[in-house]
Amino acid sequence: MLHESHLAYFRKLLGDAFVLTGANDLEAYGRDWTRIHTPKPAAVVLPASTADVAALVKYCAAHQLAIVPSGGRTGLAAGAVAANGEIVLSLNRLNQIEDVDAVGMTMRVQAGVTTQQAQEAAKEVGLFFPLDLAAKGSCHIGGNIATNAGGVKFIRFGGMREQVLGLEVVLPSGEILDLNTGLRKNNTGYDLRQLFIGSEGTLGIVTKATIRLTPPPRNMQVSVMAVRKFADIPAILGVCNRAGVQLTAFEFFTREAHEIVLQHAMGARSPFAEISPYYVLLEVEEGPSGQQVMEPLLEQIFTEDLITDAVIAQSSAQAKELWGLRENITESIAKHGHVRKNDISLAINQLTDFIADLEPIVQSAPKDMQLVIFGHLGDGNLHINYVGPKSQDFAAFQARAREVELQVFALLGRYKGSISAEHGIGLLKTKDLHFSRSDAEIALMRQIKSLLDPKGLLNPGKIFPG
Ligand code: FAD
Ligand code: 2HG
Ligand code: ZN
Repeated sequence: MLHESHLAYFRKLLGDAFVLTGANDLEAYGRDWTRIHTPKPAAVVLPASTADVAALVKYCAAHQLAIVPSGGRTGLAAGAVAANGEIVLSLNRLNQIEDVDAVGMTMRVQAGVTTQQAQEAAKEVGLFFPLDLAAKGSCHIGGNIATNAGGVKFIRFGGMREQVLGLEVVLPSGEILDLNTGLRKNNTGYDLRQLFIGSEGTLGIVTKATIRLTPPPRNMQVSVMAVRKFADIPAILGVCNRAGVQLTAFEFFTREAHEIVLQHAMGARSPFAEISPYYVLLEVEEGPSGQQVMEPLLEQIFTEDLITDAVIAQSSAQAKELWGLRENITESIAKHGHVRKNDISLAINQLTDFIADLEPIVQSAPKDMQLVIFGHLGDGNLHINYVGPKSQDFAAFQARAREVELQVFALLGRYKGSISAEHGIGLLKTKDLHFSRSDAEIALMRQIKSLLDPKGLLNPGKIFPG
């Protein structure tokens, strides 16, 4: 329970301006991109340094105050939601890029640096930071690490885990760990850094990271293809793989997703005269020589009768426009109706059977509920959005979508798929963890949690079923 004396300590440490208790601030900082739980934090604190974070965490541990670490609040699993009187600890002010090493190709950043800021700083020295997602303007590197974000370039560069060389973490005790200091090679016992990546703020607060940069991909070509049946999409991926091209993205979306984007995203237009059941967005790197790769690839895909139409971007503006058809799906759906989201993954060679088995579930879903499917197909990652009319009562919609979702998860369990490929468990999927993790795994995860956070004060209620 928060007392005036606690607020007085926070104000003394951070200054009055950086301890927020107004209703609007509590609401804004108490929620993420999900809008399912009612935000109810006790206060928001905005430290400016690792030392501030450590002091706050120590104080909260001594006074039994629960903390929710908070990044850009673009999360889609309610991991940053504070609905039970917690203190929201926002990393917004830890927003400095501390060092860019263009030779070693690394960058040291504070946790509150946005993904886009990191991308731009890499570009300034002629390098590339490969994590890329539509929320990049708002999400933080710290949030990307805590969620082990995937994004649209995973197929080539991997997710956030692959980009983290070093990590500074404040433990629930307030102790500061400096893990791996940015080394590329280091085999000295357990790699503790990996434990914190994807731990959704339940094991420690990330305050700094050394991230990996790469040489920039050259001459990216973007194409969108119209596809008549789902089974042809993995077949297209197979053609790309056999052709030995350097894929930087292999994304797909359905007709329903496409139509929603055309309806809601400003300036969006379809590159094709006719609407198709499925679309694939393909990005390849043609390399420094600029040798044409995309055209012969598409010819091969046409020859194998896997697509009905295709367009290749002729300029960077057109490439951006084509990417918009994929990247604007989430925002467009949010405008279109009530939403419940799944973020699942399967082995790529099982996707077609899974989609066929999903069909009866789609058909038996309530008539006013659409299942809009899209995602990072090249990674076996499907996003299923259950979308209903905004005129419906929100809670009633969620309950009905949950019934359908449980059927989807049961099916997914049969395929040994994951109920979260990239967004995490947060508060939203705690009851569903068992679909993807065994009892033994969950028990071990709980032991790790209580070893690091014996009082259960760091992001309580997240990941584990209550
Ligand atoms: P928050 O939402 O603020 O927090 C997420 C979790 O991390 C919470 O559990 C929080 O407690 C914890 N956390 C935050 N900062 C820290 C820290 N410094 N230390 C410890 N814990 C911390 N995700 C993908 O993986 N791929 C996508 O392609 C993708 N696209 C998206 C597109 C849109 C339009 C939107 C809205 C979201 C998308 N997301 C995607 C989800 C989201 O952007 C990512 O999960 C992102 O990594 C969250 O970062 P954040 O800073 O906003 O974190
Ligand atoms: C994406 O790939 C994000 O665009 C969001 O992971 C997915 O809105 C979603 O379900
Ligand atoms: Zn995604």
